[in-house]
Amino acid sequence: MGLCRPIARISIPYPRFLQPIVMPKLQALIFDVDGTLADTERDGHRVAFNRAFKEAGLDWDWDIELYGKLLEVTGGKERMQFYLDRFRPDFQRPANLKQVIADLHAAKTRHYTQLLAEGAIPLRPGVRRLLLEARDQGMRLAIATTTTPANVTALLEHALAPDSLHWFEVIAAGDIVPAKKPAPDIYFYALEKMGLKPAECIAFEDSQNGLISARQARLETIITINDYTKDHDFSDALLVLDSFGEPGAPYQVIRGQAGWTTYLDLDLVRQLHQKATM
Ligand code: XBP
Ligand code: MG
Repeated sequence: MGLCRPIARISIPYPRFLQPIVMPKLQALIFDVDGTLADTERDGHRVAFNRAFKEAGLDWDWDIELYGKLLEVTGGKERMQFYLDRFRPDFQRPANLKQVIADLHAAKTRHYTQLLAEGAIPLRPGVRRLLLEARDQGMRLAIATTTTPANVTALLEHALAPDSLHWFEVIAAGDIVPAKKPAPDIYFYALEKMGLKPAECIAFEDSQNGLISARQARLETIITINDYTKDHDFSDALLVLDSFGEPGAPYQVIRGQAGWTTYLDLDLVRQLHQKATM
């Protein structure tokens, strides 16, 4: 017969300050497409819209400056509707306007993907390098964009590599969610598909709408500006750059801390993520 009764296990909670801090590890990079991977708007989407309008016999013509104003609204169909509402009160709207816009948009997608197939739009500096480095190091990759899926496929296949669609485990694009950026839905969708928490990812964007979308999904975000977005408010971003930069072509840091670095690599992305999630 045992003399000792088993001692009941009492679990005494550690004081909070002694509990181990588990820092979220960076698991995935989530990229916007238009303006971030490539400068697609001015010489790509805009040109394709104008070709579709001309083909349909419309007098709509979006010059570079007007297109900058139209970019306030994301999504090509939504943008056409915004153009009519804001700039063309004179336009006699047909009863089937929704269908007319959908048809114009399908024609625009045809013209846009054709432009990409001709090699009209290259990737922005540093994009290929960063993606290759991420792949080499087993970092998970995803896309979160408002553009049509066919446009993403065409850009990746023609500007990155024929098989590069498969580099990304999720392509969250276009009408896959009802509310486009600045709503966070497209990022929620990508996170859910990957089974990751926002703190385990970093988003890459080029516009205020994109930043609002990513931040509403609680993602830390790195911005690369372009001509259309250089005056946007990026005060909520982790880092704002004029491009990802290349070893021989340094970037300009517009806002945030990048130390002595001259281009964005995975080491710097990890450091920024760690600092932000501490
Ligand atoms: C991109 C867009 C898209 C494209 C056009 O925004 O706003 O609408 O301009 O694409 P983001 P579709 O970079 O924030 O995703 O015509 O296919 O909609
Ligand atoms: Mg963009």
